[in-house]
Amino acid sequence: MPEPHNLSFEPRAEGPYTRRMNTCRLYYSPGSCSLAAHVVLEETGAPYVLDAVPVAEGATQSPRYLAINPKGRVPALELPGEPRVLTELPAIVTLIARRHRAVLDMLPADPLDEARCNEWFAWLTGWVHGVGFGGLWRPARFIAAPALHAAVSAHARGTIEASYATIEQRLADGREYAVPCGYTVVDPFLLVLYRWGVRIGLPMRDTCPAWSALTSRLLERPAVQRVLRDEGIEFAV
Ligand SMILES: N[C@@H](CCC(=O)N[C@@H](CS)C(=O)NCC(=O)O)C(=O)O
Repeated sequence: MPEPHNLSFEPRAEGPYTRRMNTCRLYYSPGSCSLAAHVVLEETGAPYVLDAVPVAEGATQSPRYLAINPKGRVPALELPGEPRVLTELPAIVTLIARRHRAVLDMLPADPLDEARCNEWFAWLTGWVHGVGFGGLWRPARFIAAPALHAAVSAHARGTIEASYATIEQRLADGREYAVPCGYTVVDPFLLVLYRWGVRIGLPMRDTCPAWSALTSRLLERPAVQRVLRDEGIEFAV
């Protein structure tokens, strides 16, 4: 069970955990895609430190955070002895799962199953998150003219809806998790995306029954419940 977390975004040099040289530090924003990395870390049972960088408060674009991660995004993982943070959700969860392989079976040993994880991640992060939700919530990333932002967002919503239909179709073949071999690093990100679907008003329970069942399974996991509690998120299917 991890130790108590530092939930505030305090200057690192003044944080209470700076002498904990063997723990890693996750920079996260509640309910964002970093929640998936948080879940995988929590599943390891190893101690770690949390640093909140709330996107809604603009903290990801603060000079202090940009000095830590010039991309201005969460998640970012600080590793003992490593001068630069590790960024990009798939890289982070893969490293965590690989390093904790002895206790955590979230990265399949079979090469095809591992490739299926990569297949999911490339599409979910690049297309569904980057293009879909990026276009919906951050249209200015795609076109400068404010007059066109509403059109970009509307189009991106269509991208999300089509992608969600694809996800549901993939999950509806009787599998219990994203990759049929079992619970993997991909599943916590599907949990995040499911919640975002609810947030933007998609009728997830009606249109995505298989994905809803997967989400219910994930919500039963003690590690997932602890993470939702720590991030202050209430969520039921
Ligand atoms: N490709 C990155 C995307 C990370 C990302 O876009 N994170 C969002 C939160 S879900 C963020 O930090 N946004 C902050 C901002 O746009 O200022 C990954 O997979 O880690």
